[in-house]
Amino acid sequence: MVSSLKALSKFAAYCALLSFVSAHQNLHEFYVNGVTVGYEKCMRRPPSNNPVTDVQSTDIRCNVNGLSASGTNPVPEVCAVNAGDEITVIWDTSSHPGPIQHFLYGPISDALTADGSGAKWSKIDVLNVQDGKMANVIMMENGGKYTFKLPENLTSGEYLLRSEMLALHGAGVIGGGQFYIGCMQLKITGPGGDCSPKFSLPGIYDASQPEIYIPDVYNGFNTLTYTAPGGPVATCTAGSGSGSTPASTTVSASTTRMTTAASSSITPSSTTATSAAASATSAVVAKYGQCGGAGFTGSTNCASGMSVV
Ligand SMILES: [Cu+2]
Repeated sequence: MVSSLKALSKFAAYCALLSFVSAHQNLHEFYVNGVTVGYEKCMRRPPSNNPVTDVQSTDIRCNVNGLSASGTNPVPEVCAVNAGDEITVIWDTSSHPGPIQHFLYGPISDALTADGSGAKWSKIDVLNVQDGKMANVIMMENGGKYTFKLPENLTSGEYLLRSEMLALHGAGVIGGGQFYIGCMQLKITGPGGDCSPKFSLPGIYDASQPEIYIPDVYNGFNTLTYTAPGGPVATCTAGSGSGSTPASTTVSASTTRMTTAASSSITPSSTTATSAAASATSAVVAKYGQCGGAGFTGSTNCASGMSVV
């Protein structure tokens, strides 16, 4: 009871700051196994740091103008990572109370053009409360950083990695929950596998569900027992990735990106001979390869540890 009240008073204190602190937030950078990919690299960038509040809008996928990499601030880069890698996202620090969670969309053939449609999303990570602090507070104390791991059991291919911070300070009214969203564009090399359940966005959120609409948010809401919307974290199992397999994706089909000279290829464990594309193994881009690519006019000076494909 005491800790609950304490949390509530903290919650109120944070909210009181909102009147004079600009606390909107954006995702700006991510690290892979402790190495940055570079500022605002390999991610879709919205036109502002405003939240998405309509959970039935396609903006809920990858923020405003986020249905491809060529939105408001085009970023034609895909970063190569491995299944099981440690990802650290860096958000603007925010006093908005709420959780952070991560979702994977894929595998898909092209992370630059994928619009996030269809039931290919899985929740892979969530942090609600730890040691009596909501996720945003933990991140404030850590410079906006938050670290989690990609699933070990993933089929090779391209993916969108969606980072979501839900701010609850306005959740006392329907439509007042604020979704801050950033989508990263990844090419994941993995041993095979698939995550379940999968769902569509929009599709899993309802504006009136108790994790988003909290009538007592300033009058009894217990942050310590809060859980983010979207259900539990997916289970990702090895082997047969039903449905899409990398056999149907051909990275080389794109002329807008650079591939390295890596000659290794992937044999999807779940591919059957019935797929006409099964022989078209995806070119694997060396993890520590080059940055940039045709059509990419930005800096090609990427940090070691990452490649842009
Ligand atoms: Cu804000």
